[in-house]
Amino acid sequence: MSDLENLKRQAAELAVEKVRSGMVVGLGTGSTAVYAVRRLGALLAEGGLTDVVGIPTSEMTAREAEQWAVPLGTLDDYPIIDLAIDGADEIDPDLNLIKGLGGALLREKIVTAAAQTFIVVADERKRVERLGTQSPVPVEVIPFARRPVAAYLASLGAKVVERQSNGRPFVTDEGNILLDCHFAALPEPADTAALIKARPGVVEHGLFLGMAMEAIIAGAAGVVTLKRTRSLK
Ligand code: A5P
Repeated sequence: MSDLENLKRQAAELAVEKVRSGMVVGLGTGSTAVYAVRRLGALLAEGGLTDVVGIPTSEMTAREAEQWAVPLGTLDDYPIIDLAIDGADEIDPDLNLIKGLGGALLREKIVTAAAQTFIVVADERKRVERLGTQSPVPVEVIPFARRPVAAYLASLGAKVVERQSNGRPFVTDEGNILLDCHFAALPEPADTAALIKARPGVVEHGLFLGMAMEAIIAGAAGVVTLKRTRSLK
């Protein structure tokens, strides 16, 4: 396993230490969150945990969880999640995030919003001083609204790029497209988030503001745990 994969694994596995038997756990999507799913599966298999139910944030994660025999449920059955564990593309000092480069931001945000606690796990490359410095803001859009919404997002100052997969528009688990919005700067992420969300045709965006309670970030020099001290909510 490469050093980077090891860092992702360390962060994800530390978050899984907070899972207790009987919990409903939000299972994130991406190359970091996958290690949490695998660790949960291993703990369930060896009896270190029992009666855990996972709520997957994507079809991909659901398949991974099935492979590791993590029992799955739905939000219909479990509308309140005890703990969600997920990765991120950017994490600022107040634990505001950009998520969605893995394409699952809508279900991720729904699961996170239903969670009593959300822990974000990442390697140190994801830490930024200001959101928007190394990642675009993905915006999930109903296909019917593609062009007017793209023009609207451009009017907010973004360079808008429709996400592609194998030469065709990327389609999310909910049947929508993603417009990746590259902003030169995001001085007021909450204002930008509100403006994006206000436009009909936009389903959700990848700005997760005031949602993460804790970040577990693994780096070459060790693991740091950050707790949110200030809320934008
Ligand atoms: C999935 O849609 C994303 O929000 C991921 O959580 C995010 O892209 C982090 O993924 P990695 O852990 O693969 O970097």
